Amino acid sequence: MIVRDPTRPLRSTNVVLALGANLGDRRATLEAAVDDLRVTPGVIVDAVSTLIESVAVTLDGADESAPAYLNGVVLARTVLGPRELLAATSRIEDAHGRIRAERWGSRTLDIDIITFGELRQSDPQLTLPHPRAAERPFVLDPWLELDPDAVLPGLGSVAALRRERASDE
Ligand code: PH2
Ligand code: MG
Ligand code: MG
Repeated sequence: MIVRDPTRPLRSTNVVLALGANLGDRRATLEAAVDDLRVTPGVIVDAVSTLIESVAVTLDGADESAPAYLNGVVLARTVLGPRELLAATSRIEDAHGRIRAERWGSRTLDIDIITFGELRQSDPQLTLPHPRAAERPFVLDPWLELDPDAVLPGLGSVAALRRERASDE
């Protein structure tokens, strides 16, 4: 039998989560979701960004007529695997009334895994890093607030990505 030395911490992975909401009491939902993450076994929340307002991006582009989003980023550590973390974030979304209707449709809560350590995978259930993170100021800006030296695995400096993005805005 293998007995884990209880004095040795389990290896944990640094993760970046992006939260968004554009229906209901957005701030209350996002704050409750962060509380839910804090009490998720195997997850330690290290930092929570300011929540920022952003125009809804839909499949047809920015939509000023759709309810605006409140977005934020959470830095955390986890001993869960990527799929287990995805299951945990999906449960939190469900607990806050998330209905999976149209793609990029309005929602009470969205929690996306942006990075999972250095992991790069194209699993259709969970592509890592998040395939659209680099194009989304509402992800990059709160992330940079918490970590100015942030790096998107495979794509490089988040600050540099943000500058590229700014030049075509
Ligand atoms: N999330 C989406 C689609 N569009 N737009 C904004 N502003 N913020 C989001 O978090 C967002 C979005 C799908 O996850
Ligand atoms: Mg999303
Ligand atoms: Mg999502």
